[in-house]
Amino acid sequence: MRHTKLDSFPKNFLWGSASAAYQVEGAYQEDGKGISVWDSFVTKPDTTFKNTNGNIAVDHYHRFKEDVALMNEQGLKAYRFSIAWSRIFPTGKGEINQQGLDFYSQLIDELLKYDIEPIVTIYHWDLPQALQEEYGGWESRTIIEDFTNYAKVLFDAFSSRVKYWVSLNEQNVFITHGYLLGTHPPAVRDIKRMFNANHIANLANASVIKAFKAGGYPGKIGPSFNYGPTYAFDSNPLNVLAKIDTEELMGFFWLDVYGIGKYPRTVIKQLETLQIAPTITKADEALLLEGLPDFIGLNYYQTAAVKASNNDSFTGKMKMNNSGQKGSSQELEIPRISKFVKNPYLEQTNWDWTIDPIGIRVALRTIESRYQLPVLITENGLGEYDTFEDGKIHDPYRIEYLEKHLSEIQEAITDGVQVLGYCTWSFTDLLSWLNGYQKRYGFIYVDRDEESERTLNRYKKDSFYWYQKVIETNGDYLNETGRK
Ligand code: BGP
Repeated sequence: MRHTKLDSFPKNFLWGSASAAYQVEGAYQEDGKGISVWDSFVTKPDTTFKNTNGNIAVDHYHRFKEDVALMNEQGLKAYRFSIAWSRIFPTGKGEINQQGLDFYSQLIDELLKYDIEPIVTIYHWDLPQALQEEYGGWESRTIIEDFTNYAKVLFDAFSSRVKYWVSLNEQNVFITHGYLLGTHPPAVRDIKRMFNANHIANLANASVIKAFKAGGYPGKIGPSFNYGPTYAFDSNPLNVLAKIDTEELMGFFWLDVYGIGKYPRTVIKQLETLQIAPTITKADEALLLEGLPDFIGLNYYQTAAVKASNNDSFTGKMKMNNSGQKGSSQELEIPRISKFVKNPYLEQTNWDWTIDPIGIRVALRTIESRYQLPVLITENGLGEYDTFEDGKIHDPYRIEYLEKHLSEIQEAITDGVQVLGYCTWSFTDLLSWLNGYQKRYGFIYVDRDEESERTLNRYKKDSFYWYQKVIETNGDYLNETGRK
């Protein structure tokens, strides 16, 4: 619908920005930290772009005060960061590493000093390596208890200061990359094992949310999900059906479990026919219903378009563009279900990610109509090359991207969606898991690249000042500039 007048952003809207421990901290072996599956995965050649790793990353561990001061200068109201499990429990369980807790305690205090709301992600993919070795990480139900204990330690230590918790970050991404595509640790390629690990992750997620509620901790908790709606390529009914199948398999298969505590029946039925369904007990079903979240965390980057697939088997491998060479990716085809195609109405980035601001409104509306839950946008942003010239970084493309997405969010708020806040990805430039350091997302340029850490100095990009104005005016600045 087209509104004649837009609602303002809510008072207390969380204007934020986000990061994840492995991508910013560095100090991967300091102060008692244990090794994570990512620390170990990146030591194998050719797993990441130019063999980059997060050993030093952008050195946030040592420079967090400088980074938080910059957040304050920008006027951020919220900062989403993740806690590295292996800093708190170097081997995933057992004795607490106090120095690990101290680091995050100082970070939280530093944020609160400037009235910046901490949004804490409990798990952003960096599983302690010891748990992977001991029982196969997410493939064993033992992880449910270990993950819950770890989360409870965080709730006990920080819940008087932290009001927003993200349980799992992008379960769909770490599970499909880790167990189907083999491109994230533990680099397995086995669809049955993937569905099993995914079910266990669902139970762990529900168990942590249940523990949060049972413990009577103040605040709100929910998972963050990488949700890009799928469109039918056109009105051919076969393509419309392909869209429904794809959204159920790649979106609602996770979102329904979070939002209503149940898997979509149609997907489970097909997995059973193929004999790749996970084992779901009655107790599992009960736990999923007990672990419903307070909000859905939305990580939104792009949408997809599909046609029906006429192939009976895989015709080739999907190829991701991790090099930044435009056009080098190859679209996925799911046999007998759907074939991903380029959307002729939309542009793509240099990493072949489709740019679709209206897609975020579609995502928000879908979540609202299916689950009636508030949404915290926990990631949205543009990864691009930036050019550093005489201490200046002009990034009008990033401003345009964020401006258009925020305008659509305002439309969705006017539609009636409850949006708690918006975190851009990311605050500083950081390590992109598979794409090295050249794919930059930040408001703050960090002087480093794949070859060298250089100075690691921080520089404000043009987008830093733009977002500063947006926050200062609680979004009104968008209406002056964004709706030409
Ligand atoms: C999300 C992750 C983030 C971040 C972002 C950008 O999937 O939660 O950690 O990396 O995507 O992705 P990329 O780094 O691949 O460009």
